[in-house]
Amino acid sequence: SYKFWSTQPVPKFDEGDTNQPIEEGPIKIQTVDEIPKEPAPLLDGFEWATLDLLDDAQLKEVWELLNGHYVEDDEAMFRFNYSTSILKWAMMPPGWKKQWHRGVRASQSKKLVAFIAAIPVELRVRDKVLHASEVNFLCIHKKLRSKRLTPVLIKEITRLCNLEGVFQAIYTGGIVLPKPVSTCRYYHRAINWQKLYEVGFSPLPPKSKPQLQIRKYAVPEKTSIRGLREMQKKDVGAVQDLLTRYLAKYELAAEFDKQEVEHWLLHNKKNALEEQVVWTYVVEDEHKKITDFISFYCLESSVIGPSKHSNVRAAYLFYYATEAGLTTPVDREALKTRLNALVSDSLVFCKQYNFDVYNALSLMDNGLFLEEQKFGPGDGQLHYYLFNYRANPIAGGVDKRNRL
Ligand code: YNC
Ligand code: MG
Repeated sequence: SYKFWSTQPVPKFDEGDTNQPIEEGPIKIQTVDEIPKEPAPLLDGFEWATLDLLDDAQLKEVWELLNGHYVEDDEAMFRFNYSTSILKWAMMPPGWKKQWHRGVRASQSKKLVAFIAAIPVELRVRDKVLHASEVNFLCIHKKLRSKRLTPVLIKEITRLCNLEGVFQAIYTGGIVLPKPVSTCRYYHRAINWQKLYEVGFSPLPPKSKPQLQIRKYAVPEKTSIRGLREMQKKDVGAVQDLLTRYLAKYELAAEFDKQEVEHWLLHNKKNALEEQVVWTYVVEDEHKKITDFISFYCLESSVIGPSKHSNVRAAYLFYYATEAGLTTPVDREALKTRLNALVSDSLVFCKQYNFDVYNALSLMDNGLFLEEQKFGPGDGQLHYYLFNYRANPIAGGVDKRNRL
């Protein structure tokens, strides 16, 4: 019945079910001066807090809440364990705002019991670019669940976005809400099959043997593409240009400027204390032109039940682009060959950096390589939502042209 969501500026499930495309645009128009300057009151005994993630002690508090209470799989076997480095990377991109890192504390103990975050994003939906936010890291302490605190957190982050002149947002989730604009599936490529089997992530298929599975998922020692190397600071301009041209073919995508490309893709070696979060490799041809790049980031999961392993190290395929996809007309076979080579080489690096599994979604051009690179479909779905923006559905699935 969606008691809360039915009051929000999001499309209803039965909306736009005809074959006629709808006119895309905002659902509710407001101006900044209509927005309350103060937060709504919380339940007795709780208070609002802005978290300063530049302060290691407060960063640690957010990490602790998420480490114990954030997203788990359906069977409660694994829980995302974002490192403090990845939290800073994910929540502090260029233009980040401290007031968009919002928490709830118990008034007496000051313990952090709930959190929600937003970051700014220039979001293109087909031909319109929205000055939007991306909302993530919604988390409520397990002891405070089912008390309708979520609507309070969502209304508060909405108010804080609105106060900055931001009236649209994008967010994702495993649960179904009114109304997904697109839906993707997670795919997983075993790297350390033995460990994935031992923690209960990978089953042993009937009639197979562990040795056969291990052989199936063997990864080459060396990469194959000539000119492949780690991305450096001097590549930022070329990578931004290539990525922008590559993303132009999708119906829903972020638009990144050079600073954002540097933040999201370049590992900052100067900060030796930070663990590496993102790995990006470029291909430089004989004329010193950057023709391709591929990236992945690290996100560990804690193993919840008893096991000889405490965590699973997962690499998530992130952005990529290749000139092979930018010819007119697109040569699908050439693109497929090139993407398979890039993903296969990135897998070699994943193995070298000791990842147990490589995850990807059924978006972009991933349908051209998932099967060949031995990614298998998982149980998890990821729904994409737009807040206060009506849009025609964006086809998901791995074999269609138009994906996120
Ligand atoms: C969810 N994930 O349907 P109705 S993803 C949105 N996203 O409302 P209560 C959610 N809404 O159905 P609980 C939601 N999960 O009555 C539940 N809801 O209309 C809705 N898990 O609230 C739900 N993190 O507080 C219902 O539920 C209402 O105590 C019920 O808490 C839920 O970050 C939750 O999975 C998820 O920490 C906080 O279970 C809790 O069960 C938890 O009684 C583990 O809430 C961690 C977890 C979610 C990860 C994520 C994206 C969040 C997007 C939020 C929407 C943003 C909209 C845009 C705002 C900015 C606008 C601008 C500009
Ligand atoms: Mg609650």
